[in-house]
Amino acid sequence: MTADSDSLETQEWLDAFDAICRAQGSERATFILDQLQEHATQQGIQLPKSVTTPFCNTIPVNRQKAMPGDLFMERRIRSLVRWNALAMVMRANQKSEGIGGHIASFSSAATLYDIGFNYFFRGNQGDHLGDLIFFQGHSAPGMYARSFLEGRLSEQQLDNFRREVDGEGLSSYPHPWLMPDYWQFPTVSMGLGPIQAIYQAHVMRYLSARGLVPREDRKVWAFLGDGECDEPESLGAISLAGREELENLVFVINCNLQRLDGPVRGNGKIIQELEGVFRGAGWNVIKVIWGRHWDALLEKDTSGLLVKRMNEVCDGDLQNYKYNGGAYTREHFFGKYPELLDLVKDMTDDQIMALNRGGHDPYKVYAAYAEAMESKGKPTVILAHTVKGYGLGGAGEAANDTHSVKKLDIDSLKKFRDRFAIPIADDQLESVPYYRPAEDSPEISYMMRQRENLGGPLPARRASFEAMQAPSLEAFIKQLESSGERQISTTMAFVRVLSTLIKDKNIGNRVVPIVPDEARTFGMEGMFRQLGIYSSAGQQYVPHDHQQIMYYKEDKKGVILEEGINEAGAMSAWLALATAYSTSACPMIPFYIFYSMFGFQRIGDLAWASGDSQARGFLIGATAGRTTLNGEGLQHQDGHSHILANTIPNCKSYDATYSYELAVIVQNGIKCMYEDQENCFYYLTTMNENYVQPEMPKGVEDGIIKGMYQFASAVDASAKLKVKLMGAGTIFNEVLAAAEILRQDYQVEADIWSLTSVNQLVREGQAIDRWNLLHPTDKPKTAYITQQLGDSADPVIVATDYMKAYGEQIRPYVRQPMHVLGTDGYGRSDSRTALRHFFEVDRHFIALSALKALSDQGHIKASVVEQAIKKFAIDPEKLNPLYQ
Ligand SMILES: Cc1ncc(C[n+]2csc(CCOP(=O)(O)OP(=O)(O)O)c2C)c(N)n1
Ligand SMILES: [Mg+2]
Repeated sequence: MTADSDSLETQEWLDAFDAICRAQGSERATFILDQLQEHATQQGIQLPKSVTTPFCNTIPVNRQKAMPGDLFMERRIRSLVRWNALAMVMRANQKSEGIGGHIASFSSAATLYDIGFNYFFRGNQGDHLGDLIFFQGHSAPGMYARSFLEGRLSEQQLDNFRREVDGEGLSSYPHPWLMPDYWQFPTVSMGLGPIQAIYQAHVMRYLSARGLVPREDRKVWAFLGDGECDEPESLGAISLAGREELENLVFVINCNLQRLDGPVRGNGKIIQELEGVFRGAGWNVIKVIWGRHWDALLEKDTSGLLVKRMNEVCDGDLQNYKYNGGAYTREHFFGKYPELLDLVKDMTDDQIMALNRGGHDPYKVYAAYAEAMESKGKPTVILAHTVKGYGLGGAGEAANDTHSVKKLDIDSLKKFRDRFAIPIADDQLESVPYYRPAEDSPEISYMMRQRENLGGPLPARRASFEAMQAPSLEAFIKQLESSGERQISTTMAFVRVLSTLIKDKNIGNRVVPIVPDEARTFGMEGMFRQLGIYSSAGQQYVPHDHQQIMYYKEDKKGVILEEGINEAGAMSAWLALATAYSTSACPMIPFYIFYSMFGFQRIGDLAWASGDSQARGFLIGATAGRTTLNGEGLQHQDGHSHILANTIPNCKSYDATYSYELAVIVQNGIKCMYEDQENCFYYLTTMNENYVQPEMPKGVEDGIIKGMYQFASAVDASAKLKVKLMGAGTIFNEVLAAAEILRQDYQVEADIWSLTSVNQLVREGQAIDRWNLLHPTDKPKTAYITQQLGDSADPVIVATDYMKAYGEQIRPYVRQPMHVLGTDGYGRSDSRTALRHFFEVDRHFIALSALKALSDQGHIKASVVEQAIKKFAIDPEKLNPLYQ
């Protein structure tokens, strides 16, 4: 800032401005400023650009909505919550050292939650569907403690915090998978809560625009840490929220200025930084920096020096003041300017220490939430200034290592008890007993009444939903037939399956295609016009291609979610729809179609959170396969997504070859998830290689679902030389070609299986193994794979477009000699033929593997194999693709 060269003139301007504010209000004042700004720009004057305001509360005292409840009662309740949260973590660690838990995060956030519980968070009793609340993962002990006071959780359950294996334990963090009636959203992986919340709010609007779920006044609340804001996922989607005017979204960022290791921005100001970022993204920003005890000081400070000092200090200083206390703060904060020292000369050090931060002041927090409720056309972020480890005193308040504090020594515990007036005697303190006043005590009655008025206790998750009827397989008759002469890819076949589903009168309107700017790649552009692309703004321009049949149609009631080049966003939209059965009592069937390489590998942690969330829906890894997506090269060719998909326990994955396989899998998937209400979701790969799609053979449906079925049998079953060939996806066509070579050139006959899901087969095999292990005297059961392959010793060759590790998984269930072909190594751009030779999964390598296996068995001579290598033009010294 430049120096003030004429302070009298400056004062005149300020007085004039104040007069406008007083006489005509803030709207007129803003107008005048806008006019001045425009005028200055026209004069060519460069104006300083700022998206931040001074380090002060956004809501001035005179605009602060008054909190209607009983401040003192609420403080008592909050103290009880604080105590029980602390007791739970301490007792868990007394019983079992190292079991963990956190105290400091919730300590800093207790008021932020309390105000929400007492006045704002709506439960889902009655007609109201309830607000969606993302609780910060490390604050879970605080939520359990409140539920304990409400009588929802017992002492025993609290004692089983982090002991989930036996009995009714409480999960370490919010996990709907583990506590399906309680936690709604997994949040503890930093960044996933905020991005999920944004897309929940977005999808809430989408569902209401389509007339599926009434919009009402539901809100999505997301509580997150200031350190967490460093995650790209936390801030990466905030512009969507601004652009889409998600007024149903409230972020509460607990700015305790610390993360795990130390300060978030020791040398800067995280609140100011976040203010700029969010305001720039079109959010309504409410800073709650200073508590009400500062108000009197600020009013007294007519020189503006106090605000200047507030602006000057960095977060490291602010943390240091709280750590060192009142005397230190007097000397180092106020002491910089004699006028400020003078301002606090009548205050004791304790009073200075008690100058509270905004996030610990119920009045300030209430006013901020109340204003957020009224925000129109903008999401709101509340930046609440707090103290990490609040109330822990010397045991960790504002200390760099407070995040990991799990217990207080007896002295600190006494101080904590006294500070929060918990009626527990000294001689009982050692065991840190829980404390819960009687059912009819004023405290419990008050907190119960507040929740009753707001629709019941929270957190709570709706676990059940009304089943939907899946279409029968006959509905997909076109996809079960042969494509005749026409060659089509499975990606195209999938689009047809999707079109059939969308026409279904029962569930068609629940189907939502989601794409991250790749619909044309998958041949889905026909759907733009047919279904429309959801846009809350409709289409305010004439699309240049409007005269074409398949023009780019944006629509307020559009069905397709086109989320732009944003896999994390599209996945979050999918997750919001995939959990709509729970969050909005409206089961949806989302299909997220993406480049398979940019699927699990890119958004793996969101997929993991989806499993935890009990998502229902389909993920489609399109243009999949290491050698099938020719030309695109190393970064595009996926040879491992099925291995990644298999890491998620409730994700079923399939690598289909044919249109009818896809139809059977999708039909069965809908039946499993929505009719039988199985808790799972699906990952399917589809490819862009065109070939003729055959008609479905009779009776293969069950095998398709289980993971393998016999597609063809040896023409001459009594042939001397026989092998069993298995293949998946497009490589199955290579298997068929290899069988031809073997029969014609080597008189080797083959039984052939289509391997629709190695992962599903192996899960079944492992379950059988386990059963046999635990039931040694019972008749052993046999895995489905083993049954299919029978007793003959004919060697088995497995070939897929995925890493060998994928196919190798079935080895324990194969009694025959077995050889696996797969695509290990980095991809590269070339033709499919060249790639399949390079990765050694083409027909020649399959045939060669079969011959070698027969030679190993002594059925043919090694020289025949050697000749085959020559005949197939394979260089025996060819480099291993794994290392190239
Ligand atoms: C993706 C991810 N990385 C790291 C962690 C480990 N972790 C847990 S809490 C935490 C610090 C959180 O700081 P902040 O967001 O400021 O929350 P606070 O506890 O201060 O409220 C870290 C690094 C995690 N949970 N998730
Ligand atoms: Mg923090």
